[in-house]
Amino acid sequence: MKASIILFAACFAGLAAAHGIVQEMIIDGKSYGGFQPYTDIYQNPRPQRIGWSIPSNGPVEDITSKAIACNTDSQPAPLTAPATAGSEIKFLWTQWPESHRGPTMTYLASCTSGDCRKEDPSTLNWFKIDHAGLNADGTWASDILIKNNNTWAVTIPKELKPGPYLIRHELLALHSSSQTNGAQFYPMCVNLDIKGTGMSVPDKTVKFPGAYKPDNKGVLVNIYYPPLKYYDIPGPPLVKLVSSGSGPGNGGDVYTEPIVTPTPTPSIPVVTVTPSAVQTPVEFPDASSTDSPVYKSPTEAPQDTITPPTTPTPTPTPTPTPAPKKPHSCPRRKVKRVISGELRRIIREETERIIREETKRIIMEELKKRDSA
Ligand SMILES: [Cu+2]
Repeated sequence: MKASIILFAACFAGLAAAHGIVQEMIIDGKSYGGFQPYTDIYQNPRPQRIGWSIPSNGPVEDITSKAIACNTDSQPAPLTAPATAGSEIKFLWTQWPESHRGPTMTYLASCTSGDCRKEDPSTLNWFKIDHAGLNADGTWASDILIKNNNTWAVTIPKELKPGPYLIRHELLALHSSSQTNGAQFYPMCVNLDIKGTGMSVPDKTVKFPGAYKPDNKGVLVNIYYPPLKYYDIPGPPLVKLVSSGSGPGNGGDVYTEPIVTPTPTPSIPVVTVTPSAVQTPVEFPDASSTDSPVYKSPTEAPQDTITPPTTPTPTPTPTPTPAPKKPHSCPRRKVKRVISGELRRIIREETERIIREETKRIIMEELKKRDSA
């Protein structure tokens, strides 16, 4: 028992240590370093970045807080990267743990003040230009990211009206998302100056916080059992760009749930953004389709499927079927049996905190040593 607890602790420590950040971006063929939470703030002079600050490699779990926009207490980046509409932006993450399965989402927001550094990301009008979740073969966007050297590429819509934009790229880890606020979001924002000849603006936008709700099907979800047939990627569908002349102006209407497919005005040319070439096509119904998705969240599923028995036989207690074995080094199932949900959460958070603080301490020491040398 003792040994197994140590094994579990080591397992969690491994997970925590393996969180990731975007360490590099390729924009218009040029490489930019990402904001480094464990070194940038200790350097003098401080490295100048295009990416807004992030406090750590840890996740945002309260999606109703401002932190969901560009990460916790995110500060504006001093630099801006020029980017051509229609070109690709590559986000190179540090090593991403296989256990942190989930989707990726990328958004843009026009900096209407003309200077993204002056914006409050939680007030901007965001629209989704790229997302990927569960593939037909059971792999996740995160698996594809890992396979591609921890890299995700998105394409800036060619027709987009040029100007200053914030791009918000994120991964979402679903390994603990069967508990409320257990989904782990890893958002980051970057200043862009988009060049081009496009004339289009988004038809609908969302706010952060606001775009995600703690009980969204893609946020409060058990990805282990029963096996998911369909995964509802959080947030709005991919943006539809409309000509800025006939559209409702910069920012467009606010996207609202539930998803009602609006009848598009025939006179407005509509451009649907196609997902970037890197990802494999998802063969599940589109989130905006009117057909209800096959998947139902665990809480609502039983009521719909159980038919009352005709003879008054006692209702059998459902025996928990063991989940299919996952090719993972951590004995997750065992963890679940041995340690209750709450305790597990505390251990995880404590381990992550200790590792973060320890890393900071080591770096501080190193820098002090360097200074005095
Ligand atoms: Cu993690």
